Amino acid sequence: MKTCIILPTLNESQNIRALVQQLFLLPLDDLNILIIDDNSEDGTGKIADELHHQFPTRVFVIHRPGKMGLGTAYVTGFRWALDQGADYAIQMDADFSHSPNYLTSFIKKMNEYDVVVGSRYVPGGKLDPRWSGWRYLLSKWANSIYVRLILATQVRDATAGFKCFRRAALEKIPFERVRSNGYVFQVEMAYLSELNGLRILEVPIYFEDRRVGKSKMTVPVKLEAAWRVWEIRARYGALKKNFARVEWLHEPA
Ligand SMILES: Nc1nc2c(ncn2[C@@H]2O[C@H](COP(=O)(O)OP(=O)(O)O)[C@@H](O)[C@H]2O)c(=O)[nH]1
Ligand SMILES: [Mg+2]
Repeated sequence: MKTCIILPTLNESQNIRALVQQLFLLPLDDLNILIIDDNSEDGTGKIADELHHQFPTRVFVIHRPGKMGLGTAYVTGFRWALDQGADYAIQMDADFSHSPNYLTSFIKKMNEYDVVVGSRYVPGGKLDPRWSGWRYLLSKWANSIYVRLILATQVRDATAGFKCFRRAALEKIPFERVRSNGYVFQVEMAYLSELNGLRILEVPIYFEDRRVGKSKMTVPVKLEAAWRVWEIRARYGALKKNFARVEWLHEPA
């Protein structure tokens, strides 16, 4: 089975090499990695090129001229994965918040599901204990209550950026029409997965805060996500909702 992992990067020079090395240690036979770098100032793009030279048939790089957002990076990445003939396309952050160790169990579950979501908000999911009580409550409220009330989605971690899609799932979701960019891109993809009646599994993960580098998600990005959820509802509101099968894994991955 061919697996393509898409890694958007913006100033991840201290993470990207170690992450790619760890991904190659996984027991996945045909693994390809695409790095989409938005002209990082810290030399991430150069390191990505070095990785391509080291693994010319397995690591690929797309350089974009400047910060163009996470959503457009994933749209480009999913298209690339389909063009490469991927059976599975994986999206994850390039900062170790999404541990590569979960990926083998994600892939195992792809026999039964179309989309696997690494989830912080199903039983067994955990957030970094360094998060303050307020930050935790706000995030939990936004993901598990706000989005679910507005969109009537079943997925509990609406903004999760750690997902594996089966090829047929991506072919079904009109992802190239998705215009949302920051966190809300994840919400729209989860919503479209449900609208299309896909079988979705949320796997509990431990989400560790990035060890090095800084978050690129600013307060305006978060506020934008809050109002754009309404926009998604307005855009797709008229569509009939298929009955998606959303479950969660009860034993730890
Ligand atoms: N190419 C690209 N990558 C981005 C952009 N914004 C964030 N990223 C990457 O997306 C991932 C998630 O971003 P991060 O700042 O860690 O978000 P947080 O985990 O919510 O704080 C990381 O790998 C970032 O380097 C962007 O505009 N373009
Ligand atoms: Mg992060």
